[in-house]
Formats: sequence, C-alpha cells, structure tokens
Amino acid sequence: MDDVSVHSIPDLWYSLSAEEADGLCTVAQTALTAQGSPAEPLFYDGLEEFVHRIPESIHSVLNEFRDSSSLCALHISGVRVDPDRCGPTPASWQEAVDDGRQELEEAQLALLASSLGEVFAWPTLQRGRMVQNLLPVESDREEQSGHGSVALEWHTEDGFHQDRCRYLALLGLRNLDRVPTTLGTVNDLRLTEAHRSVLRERRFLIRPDLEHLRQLAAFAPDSEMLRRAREMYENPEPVALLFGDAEAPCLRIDAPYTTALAGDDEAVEALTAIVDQLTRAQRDVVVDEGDVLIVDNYRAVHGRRSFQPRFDGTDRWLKRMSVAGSPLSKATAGPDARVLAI
Ligand SMILES: O=C(O)CCC(=O)C(=O)O
Ligand SMILES: [Fe+2]
Repeated sequence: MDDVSVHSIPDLWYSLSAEEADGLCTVAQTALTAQGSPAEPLFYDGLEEFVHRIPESIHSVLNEFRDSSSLCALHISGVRVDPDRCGPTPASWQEAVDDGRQELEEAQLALLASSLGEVFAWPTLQRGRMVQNLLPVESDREEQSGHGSVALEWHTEDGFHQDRCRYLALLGLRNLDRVPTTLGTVNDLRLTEAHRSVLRERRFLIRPDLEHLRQLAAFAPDSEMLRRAREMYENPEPVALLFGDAEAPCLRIDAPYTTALAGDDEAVEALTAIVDQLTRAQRDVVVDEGDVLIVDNYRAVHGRRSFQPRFDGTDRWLKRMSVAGSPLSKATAGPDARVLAI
C-alpha cells in the first residue's frame, strides 16, 4: 500500500500545576459573579476580559495547540472539580438543564474553550444549553449519542453541518470506570492515492444524526428548523470526506450516518478504507475527573467505548462545549448569535 500518511504526531498533554489550577478557578469564580450562568449565551458577552486573566502559561498551551498545523488534540489535567458539590450524576440531560451546582466547573471549561474561539450551541441539542451534559440515559442505551452506552462510532461532531465546530471541548466531572473516549486522526490515515482522490470528491452523503431530529421533533414539532433538518436527512448535499491542503488534509465523517452516493462502488470502497484506517489507529483517552480533552474537529474524529452504565448517581459524567473556527456570523446565526440555526 502506498503510504501517504504523515507520521503519527502525538497530542499535546499538559498538567496544570496547583498554582495554575487555582488561578483558573479564581478567574472562573469572578466571571460567574459578573456574567451569570455559563449555561446561558449572555455569559459569553464580554467574557474576553476574564479569558485574558487566566494564567499566561495556560494561554501559551492553548495557543500552541491552535496555531499548530499538525496537533489533533490537547489534554489538560488538574482542573479543579468538586464532585460532591456537583451532586450525583443526573438520570437525564433534562434533569441537568437547570442544575446550577456545576457552574464553577462549567465556567472553567468555558474560559478554556473561549480562549480558542467563539463558543456556540445548537437549539436542537439540550434546549440550546451552552454547556451540555454527557451522561448515560437508561432509555437511550442503544443510541449513537452522548447518552447511549453502546460503542459510539467514529464521528466528526455535527459532521453533517457546514457550521460544525472547529473544536470540541470535554471536561470530566466523574468517570469511575475510566470509560475511554476514542480518537482517530488524519495523521493516522494510510490510504492509497486512488482512495484519497475519491475521498476528496463530493461523492458522499452525511445525514444529520437522529439526536438533532429527535430533540427538535419533541420541542418544536412545527418549526421551520425541523423542516430543514428533515430536508437535510432526506436530501443531503453530496460532500467530500477529505478536504483542504493536499499535504495536510482535513477530515469529515460520521460513520453511522455516512454513505456513498447510490451506485458509486469506488466511493463505497474508499469509505470502507478510511473507516478501517481510523479503527486501525484508534486511541483511547480517558477523560477523568478534572481532565479536559480538546479535539480539533477538522483533523480528528472521536467516539466512545461501550460501557456498563450504573444508573445510580455515580455514572460517567462529562461536560461538553463547541467552539467555532471563525467568528460567528450574525448573518447565519439564529435569534441569538451564539445559538446557531440548523
Ligand atoms: O462520551 C464521550 O466520550 C464522547 C461523546 C461524544 O462523542 C459526544 O457527545 O459528542
Ligand atoms: Fe461527539
């Protein structure tokens, strides 16, 4: 096989010193007092002032990650998390929507995420909450979502959408069984030139994941947005799975929702090849209590191993935020610029 991959490049790991962790936590506390809840879009208006105040050494790491042309993920450990104050893991995302007990943890994640770019949410997920809760839900065991407990397959976050995030930021509040998040990157792909060129053509369909459609159907059954989301499901525009610089391409895929165009056998083969390559190089990353994992959503795909949920308040619990790659455009944004329209 013609190996056109770059050598696998390690992710960036950074462990906060006690002083850095305290510094971040103190700024988060001040931001909470001044800005309100990190669950709300308003928290982020004028947040730059607080982002500037987090320790310079943390900024340097985030800048190194953002400015790198090869790094795919950044791990930061040692963020202050107080699991007792956070409370038991809720039984559903609905239960967690109005729970303010994790505000301090959310504010720390919000400051780190905001240092990379503008954060946003989708109105179709967890009622537009800016920080989402990832936890296993009993009725969703089999779902390909942050609430399932079956293996979550390879995906670019919101891979179907042109306004998908550039970075996905996860913070661990609780992960007693050390259930791993999985990572696969463009640097790991060993593809033939023939497969590569097929993957660079608009010969693939990525449908919206059912979580968007499900939540929209439940809270806005007659909305224009639901109509558009259904249209994207029924009539998706063909897209390329590899794009950008030929030497350092970007990647876009959502394995359970991606298909080749009807009758395109070459595209079927190339799709199988890219999924196989990601799986060959799969890496496990445990997002444990106080760990932040930031994934470059253009260079890496992620998933999660299957696990045995507990449903007793001690389940795995992560917080998630999305960061845009370029300034949010008011023209394409919904009523509130930070909650994008589908
Ligand atoms: O639970 C995880 O580690 C990842 C979940 C995930 O992919 C998501 O919610 O987007
Ligand atoms: Fe995801």
